[in-house]
Amino acid sequence: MTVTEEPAVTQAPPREVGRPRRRKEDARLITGRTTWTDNMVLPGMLHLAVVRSPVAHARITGIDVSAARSAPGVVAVFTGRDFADEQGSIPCAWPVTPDMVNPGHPSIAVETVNHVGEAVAVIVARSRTAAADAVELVDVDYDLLPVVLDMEQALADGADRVHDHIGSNESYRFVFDAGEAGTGADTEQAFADAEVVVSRRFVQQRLIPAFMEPRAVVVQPQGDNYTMWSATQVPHILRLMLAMITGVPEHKLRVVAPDVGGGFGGKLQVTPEEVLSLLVARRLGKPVKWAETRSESLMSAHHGRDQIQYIDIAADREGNVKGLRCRILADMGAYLRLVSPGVPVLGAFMFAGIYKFPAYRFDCSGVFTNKTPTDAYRGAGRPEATFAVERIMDELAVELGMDPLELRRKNWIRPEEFPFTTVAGLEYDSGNYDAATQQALELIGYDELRAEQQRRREANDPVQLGIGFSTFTEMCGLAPSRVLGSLSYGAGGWEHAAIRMLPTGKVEVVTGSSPHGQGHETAWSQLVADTLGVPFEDVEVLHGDTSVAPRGLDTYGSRSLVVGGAAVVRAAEKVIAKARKVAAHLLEASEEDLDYSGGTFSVRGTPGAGVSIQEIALATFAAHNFPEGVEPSIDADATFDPVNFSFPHGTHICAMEVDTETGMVKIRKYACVDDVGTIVNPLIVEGQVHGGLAQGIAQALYEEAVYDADGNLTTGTFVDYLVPSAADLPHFDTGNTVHEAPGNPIGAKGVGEAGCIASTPAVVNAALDAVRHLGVRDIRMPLTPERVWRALHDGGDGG
Ligand code: MCN
Repeated sequence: MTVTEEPAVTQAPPREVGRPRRRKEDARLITGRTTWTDNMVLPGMLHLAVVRSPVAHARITGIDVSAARSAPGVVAVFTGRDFADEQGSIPCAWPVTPDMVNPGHPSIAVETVNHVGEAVAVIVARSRTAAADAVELVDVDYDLLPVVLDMEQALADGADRVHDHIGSNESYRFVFDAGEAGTGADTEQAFADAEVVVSRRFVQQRLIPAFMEPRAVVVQPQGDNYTMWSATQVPHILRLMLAMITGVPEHKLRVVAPDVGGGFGGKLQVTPEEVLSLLVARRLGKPVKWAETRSESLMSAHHGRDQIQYIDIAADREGNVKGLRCRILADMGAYLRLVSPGVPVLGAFMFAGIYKFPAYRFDCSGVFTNKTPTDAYRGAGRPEATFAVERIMDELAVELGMDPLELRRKNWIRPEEFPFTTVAGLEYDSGNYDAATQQALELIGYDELRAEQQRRREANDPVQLGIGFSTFTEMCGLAPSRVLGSLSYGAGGWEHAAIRMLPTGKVEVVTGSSPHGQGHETAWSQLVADTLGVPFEDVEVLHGDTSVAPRGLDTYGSRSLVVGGAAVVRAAEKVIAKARKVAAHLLEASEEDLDYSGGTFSVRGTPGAGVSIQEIALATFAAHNFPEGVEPSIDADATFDPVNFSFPHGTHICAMEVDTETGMVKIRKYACVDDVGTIVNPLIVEGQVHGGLAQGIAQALYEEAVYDADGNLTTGTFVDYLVPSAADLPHFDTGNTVHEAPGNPIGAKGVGEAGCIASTPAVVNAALDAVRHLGVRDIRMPLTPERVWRALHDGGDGG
């Protein structure tokens, strides 16, 4: 190591943050030259197949597994009774009220089945095909019980019950009343005094996350140690919960999430199949693999949304909003999963959107039905809230005869009012709703579209044009621990990072975030390259393995950059602080006299004297010329727990053609301007917005999980459950405004869910704007041609 005569770096390298870097991880993800869980083959590995209930609600009166047990290749067959003493219950649903009722959730049914697709037996065989074939040989006797499917009926007096051992079909009732909380006026009084009240019932249909890679698990026992590979979003939470459920000590259990092909919240879960795989591997002492088929995935991985929303808005005749009242029924399905109850509760604080409601009441019941459990799906609670407020604002505008944008402008928070404490008690951090809206109007060519709409109306054109808005915000960056903990009795929200400078000056970054398509390796490398001043290519990001990254709270809730990325920046700052001590020693200067820029320490006022952090890393390894009292390693850990959420916002505008003769709808133009604070990687951000838009538009137009009267999922394949492809979607005109988030060192706000949260109401508002003058009041999602046609010709919402 030499102390250079000339400064090692005279100029800072190009700034990485803000640069549209192509993603480091794409080559392996796109070519598939990587480890997906289902690619793994271990010596002696056995294969599991799950026998699933074909009925929605029944008592199991007998299971005959003899034929399956003697089938070729079958090693063992287990039923719920075989694991009755050790499977515990999946106890991990985070409670949202002190008296929330959790009926318990066996990973494999013992006495009753409560939804179609619930596990009743598990086959263990030498090959996947042998296991699948033996599934057909298991004979289960079911004593059918009444099926509960409709939430409103489920809550009625005398209703049949999903779980006999609990008193009703209501798991919890969560009420937030701004008047009682002291964050707003008395809601009932606000409604009593209001000049105008508009009430609507909206249905948030049930959706299926439909990630690209179906779920898969491999478990390898080694003595009393276990390694589980799982296509999960949450390796850290999974390890903790598996330890609690099965009694395998946490330190004997390693969980690895290798590359994961998408999750969208659907893999934010501790699944019965993960528990079962561990139980079977423990029982047999052999490695096992379970990998689901697409049909199993659609039927048994958790679903999302599924709310009935009764929304009342109060206002005066000039269009000043006075109050908002929400009564929500949220379908939990048959059991509570990890965050099933928390999903609607997250939404509870977002129903007021970007508007200055003086009074607000939210009242939600979590309801059991004999359907697949629900849980997080991209946006988790916030799309539902945004839909309700953005739809009811349009309905109020119609009632008042006002322009929908003028009504919004009149009521939204003004830039100079930030930070703004909302009626729900949240402190919105920063933003400018006017600026985003102005840019979006220009992007879409608003005036021309309105003129065309007028022409089509006057000409009674069979194809009508509508324009719909969604001026939204969302709370993301799930943390802060204190707030989350107060909402869900025990959930935390910090994130951890560690940085190690290797002797050759390369940098290893360990993150507790667990990407499954979001490009963290690239974005984290950009953050570290900028903060440390090292080349982007010299940074390697390690994640998704509890042995490599022992601490973390994983990826969901658009939290990774603003919590996990912030932890990375903090760790990098600590690395610099430590390297500074070594630099001062090597340069024979005091720490205070050192400047750090472009990866090099230089002595202020002494041109020519400098040492790079990479040289310091090597000096640390050799450790013969090292300051007293400093440990010979340039590494650091950091945990970041912000004091607030971050609040991205934006304006989404959809221009929609509706063919009044066929009911076909077509998005003509879609423009959105999102404010996600500092943008680390514009290419990734645009990709995230596009992906979110695809899913939000899909909710509006295409996707719905439908059950028949017996509780069978009738949309159990991709023929019936319509996930749009790129060809079904329009071109997106996207833009950004930037208002930094004050709550993290990057100034960023999350983007992973924004497109999905914002777009659904913009699309539905656009369709209604096209046909409202023809007498249509509402159209139920998804806006299939049949529904649109019925709404036009039969009245009602076409549902
Ligand atoms: N980013 C950025 N600048 C910002 C904000 C974000 O460059 N101001 C970058 C981040 O560095 C990161 C990506 O955008 O690479 C997403 O960041 P963030 O908003 O923090 O979201 P998370 O990484 O926490 O991802 C979770 C989010 C959620 S909740 C769902 S659901 C979702 C989503 O991400 N599921 C996805 N995007 C997905 N993308 C893919 N491909 N697959 C999924 O399953």
